[in-house]
Amino acid sequence: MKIMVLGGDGYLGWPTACYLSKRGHKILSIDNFSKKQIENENGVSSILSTLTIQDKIKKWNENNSNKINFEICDLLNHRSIYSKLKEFKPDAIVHYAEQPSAPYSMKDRSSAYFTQMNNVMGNLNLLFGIKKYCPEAHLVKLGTMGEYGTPNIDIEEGWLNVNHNGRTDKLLFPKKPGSFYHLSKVHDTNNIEFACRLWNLRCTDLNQGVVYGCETDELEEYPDEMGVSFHYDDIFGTVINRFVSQAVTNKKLTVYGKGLQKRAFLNINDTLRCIELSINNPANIGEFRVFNQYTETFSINDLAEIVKSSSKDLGNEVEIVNLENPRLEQAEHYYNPKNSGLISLGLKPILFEKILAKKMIEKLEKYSKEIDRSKFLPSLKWKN
Ligand code: USQ
Repeated sequence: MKIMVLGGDGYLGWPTACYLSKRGHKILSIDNFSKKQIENENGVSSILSTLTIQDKIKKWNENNSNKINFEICDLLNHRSIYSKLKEFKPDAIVHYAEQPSAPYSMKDRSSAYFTQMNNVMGNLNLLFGIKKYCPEAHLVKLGTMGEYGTPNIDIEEGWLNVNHNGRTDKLLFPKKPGSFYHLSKVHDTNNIEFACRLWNLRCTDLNQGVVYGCETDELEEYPDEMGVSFHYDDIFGTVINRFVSQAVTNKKLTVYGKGLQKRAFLNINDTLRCIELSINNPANIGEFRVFNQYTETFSINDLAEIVKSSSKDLGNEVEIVNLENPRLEQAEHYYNPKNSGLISLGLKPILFEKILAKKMIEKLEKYSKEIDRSKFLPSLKWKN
């Protein structure tokens, strides 16, 4: 297939391009480096994957017969994305090209504005471009489990059958997101569902949980400088990646609040497999299909305990510290999201357990001197 990967320089975009290229697909990867700009503005960077995307792709193409193409393109520039869609005529489009940090979106007015403008308007330009140049292309859009928040009812996969005053309908599942970033994904969901109804576009919206991991099978054989990017800071570092980084440096795991909040998680290799399963089993014309893309749920305390005891097995004592929660989240809550869609397509979940935690710890130990401990404490608060 001809597949466009939007956000091809990111934590998930780069490994996705490699994964799909390895399986024989023709890949056009695009990015506008907006994440790099936020990194520079906030003085944070990835410790792995330090080469430029151009150099990573050059090295990849030297070693693989199926080449990846890369072009700079900003979804906010509709002419730019239109021309790519017109020339490449993709069969599938994997859309990661959004500002991905919840804490960044809560920093101040301009960060919230940038997050929603960039994500919602970029996605809207994309929808108009698909309608105009490749209406049969399958849009595989990355949404997030955080769109649902933590409601006191079971979380279905995107839709809810409602019986109200004796009448029934199938409606989008009600959303209760917890940041301006998560809200931007809710707005995307509404726009895409409308575009599917209006123009008969086809989309799979993947409501993804928190991703963790520092390597993928395709990139393992390459040096870390061209591997998966890895953030441990409070802006782009996700919680498991941060805990492992903390375990190999200052030995204090920063649990926010009481640590009883529960979230959905998946390994980065499972993200790639879910993308592939979605592409190989496309949504029908006019269908807005939603999968909850995660494999396990944990409380933050559960995660901290796994990292702590894995470190202990490796001869390292680490401490769990409870910080005042910088976010607005329910401290204790019911959490029962469904995830049968991707499992029924054949996903075999990778589980986060000690063996995997230890592998991450061993890899990151090599970088302990390069990890800046001052980036561990939460600098951005929800109620500024
Ligand atoms: N947390 C801590 N300690 C830390 C960092 C986080 O206890 O040092 C807690 C947070 O309070 C939160 C949970 O861990 O309850 C998850 O936080 P996170 O920073 O790992 O993830 P989040 O901000 O929700 O966002 C990340 C990605 C985002 C993606 C989302 C999936 O940055 O792009 O959409 O995970 S989800 O959370 O399912 O919406």
